[in-house]
Amino acid sequence: MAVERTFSIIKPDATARNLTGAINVVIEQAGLRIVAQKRVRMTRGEAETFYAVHKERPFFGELVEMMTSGPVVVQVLEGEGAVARYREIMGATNPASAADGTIRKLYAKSIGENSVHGSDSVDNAAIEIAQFFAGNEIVG
Ligand code: RTP
Ligand code: MG
Repeated sequence: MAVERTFSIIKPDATARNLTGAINVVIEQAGLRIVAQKRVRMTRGEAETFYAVHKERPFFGELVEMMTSGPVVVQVLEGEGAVARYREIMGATNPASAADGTIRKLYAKSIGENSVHGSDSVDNAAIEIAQFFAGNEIVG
């Protein structure tokens, strides 16, 4: 399998509960390497751009509010099949349906406040990484 990079966000519900380290343990134990990481406050514009694919969905306003409600930790994760591997350890969008041991099963509060984001394809990962990181901030 190819070495890939994926983009991750530790969302405000998780940073508020001081779960950055606990989530990073799950990531690293799954064999993914954190090759870039920073804590930022997303602006409304950044959140709207980031989730533009969902702009017609009924939950879009709530989603933008949630993503701008507190600090987030943005990350680049690297490893074999990193995009699918991270989706696997994140678990289902709704924590009620997430498999045991996944980040969302362990830590998410609800379908809206679900603790983490992970890219859904290699192409989207590249777009999302470029929205938040300069090339020299990623150290593989
Ligand atoms: P993400 O993009 O954040 O990694 O999550 P995902 O692929 O598992 O889910 P997606 O369908 O892309 O939805 C993006 C985020 O929108 C919020 N959401 N709220 N209230 C709702 O019904 C609802 N549905 C989705 C979640 O925060 C979800 O992660
Ligand atoms: Mg998604």
